Amino acid sequence: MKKILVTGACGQLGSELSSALAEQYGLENILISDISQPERHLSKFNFSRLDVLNHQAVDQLIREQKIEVVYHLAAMLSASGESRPRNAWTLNMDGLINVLEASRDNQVDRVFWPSSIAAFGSHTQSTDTPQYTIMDPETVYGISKLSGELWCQYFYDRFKLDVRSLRYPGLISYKSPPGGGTTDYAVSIFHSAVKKEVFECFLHQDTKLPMMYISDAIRATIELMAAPRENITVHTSYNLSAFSITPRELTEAIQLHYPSFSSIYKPDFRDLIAKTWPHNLDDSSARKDWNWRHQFELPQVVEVMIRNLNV
Ligand code: AKB
Repeated sequence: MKKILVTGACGQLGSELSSALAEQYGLENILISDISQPERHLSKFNFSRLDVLNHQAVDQLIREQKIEVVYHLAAMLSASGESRPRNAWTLNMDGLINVLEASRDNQVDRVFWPSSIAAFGSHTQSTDTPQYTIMDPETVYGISKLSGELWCQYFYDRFKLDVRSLRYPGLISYKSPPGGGTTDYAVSIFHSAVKKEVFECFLHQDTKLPMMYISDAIRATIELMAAPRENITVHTSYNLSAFSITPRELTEAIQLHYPSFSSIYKPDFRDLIAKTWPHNLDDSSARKDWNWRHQFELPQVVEVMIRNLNV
């Protein structure tokens, strides 16, 4: 069994991915790390506090723990990144390069790194966004994702490091609180709904974004990482798609469960960010190369979110 390191394990994706990896590969084979202490639900894991900006610490952890697979998730998201652009750039870029170098130098087998729909921009074709197209991101987060994709490809081409990546859409989940993303309205809205509050949405009611339920995102990640090396043809990052929604459509879907629920719309800078991102993506490369299929459509996501937040 391979020894797996997850960085940024306390975040929305990290906490659920760590649990899924533990189920699949055994708890004893997973080492989780983060800059902050893990919450109680992650206390069963072996944990090592790690600042991914400390090159030596990253290298030492990978070497001493004999890590063979790394899921490098530590990053700052789009909305938070805009309030601290320089910090976001440093964390997202230097953190990635530290992990890539330490993985190369310690013969790590495989690295996963998340990219995002944020790597696209306002000149990108916004419907059925192709795998290869114009990319002109306008947030520092998006710039770091596009640059990170190219670094991943560079390490693959130059050093034969097996780095794999997905361009995640907005992820909807109930286990962790929203973490500074533009798509996070689609998580917060459920918290308001179950508390019987009116939801104040920071996006315009008709701003359409691609979304995905967390279980699909986790399965995609694990399936991509398990695919035979020769099947992987995209060494920047794969487009990944499930369904697309506007805040108004999501409100209406929730109203099927809570008829008196309502949202009011106060678009702010996050709406401007969202408007530069695709409405939906062509993920045929992922479907062809490693057989990607999403399972959760909007009605199931609404059902599962409400059921779990209501306990
Ligand atoms: C964000 O909104 O910043 C993230 C993303 C789309 O990468 N959820």
